Amino acid sequence: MPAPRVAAIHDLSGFGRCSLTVAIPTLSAMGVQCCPLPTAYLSTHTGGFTGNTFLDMTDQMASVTDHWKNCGVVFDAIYTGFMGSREQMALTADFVRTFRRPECLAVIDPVMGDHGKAYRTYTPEMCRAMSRLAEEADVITPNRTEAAILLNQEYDTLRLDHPEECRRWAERLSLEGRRSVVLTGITLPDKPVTGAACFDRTDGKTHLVYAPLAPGQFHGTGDLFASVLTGALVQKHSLKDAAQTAADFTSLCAAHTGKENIPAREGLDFEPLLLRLAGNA
Ligand code: PXL
Repeated sequence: MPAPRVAAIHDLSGFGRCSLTVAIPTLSAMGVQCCPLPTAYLSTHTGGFTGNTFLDMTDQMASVTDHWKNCGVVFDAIYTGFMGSREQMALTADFVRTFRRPECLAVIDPVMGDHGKAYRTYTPEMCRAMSRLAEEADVITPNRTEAAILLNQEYDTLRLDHPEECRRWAERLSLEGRRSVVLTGITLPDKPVTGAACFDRTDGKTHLVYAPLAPGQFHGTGDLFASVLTGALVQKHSLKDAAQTAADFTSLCAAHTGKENIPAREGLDFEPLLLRLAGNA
């Protein structure tokens, strides 16, 4: 069997482990070919660093789309994340429409913010454009902050510490069952766990998955989770099993990173653990 192929549309941030520097090694370790379409090159990501460089690559996006189309390339999934502008989101939506086939899964991580706040480069117009891009998705992977933005709901009203609430929010995010939802960052009131509520549009059910909650919050955690999820989905795992694999591996990496005393902005120290993913192929 040839490796499944994923087009990954994210920025490339040289230092700070997120977006493509997480997606490429993670998908490779899972036996999946990752074809990057970088939206921008940054010296570092924008969380916890200031003064980062930013080389906008928006003007490449349509030409890359056309070239890949002309070469007859087909994808098993399109996986998108952090965007630098509204224009990039529109071009990404064009990309999805160009390469969509029944066998190709559009996994859209609606990256917009964390801990109740939009990232500093995200304007309200960009957040609205991300909502529109997410309408193209077969699967979305919002965290609590992004779910609140997508639902136009106050962050504090979106409580994710009770199973029934989590189910309700995941279902509300599904656009009446048209897309699957993996809502991350769910917890339980009486146990140190974190996980995801997975509304699966194929059976209309919502499954909850949990893994041990490791102390500390590291940059790029959502990117690692969504990359593992995408890799497992193109290996034909069910949504629930893919989310469990992603939750387990992210939890393992967070526990290891916490022990190594690595600054949060450097991201998860996932490389020493990466080969453990190979068994999931
Ligand atoms: O992890 C999300 C992310 C990706 N890429 C860039 C970012 C962020 C979050 O801050 O700044 C450039």
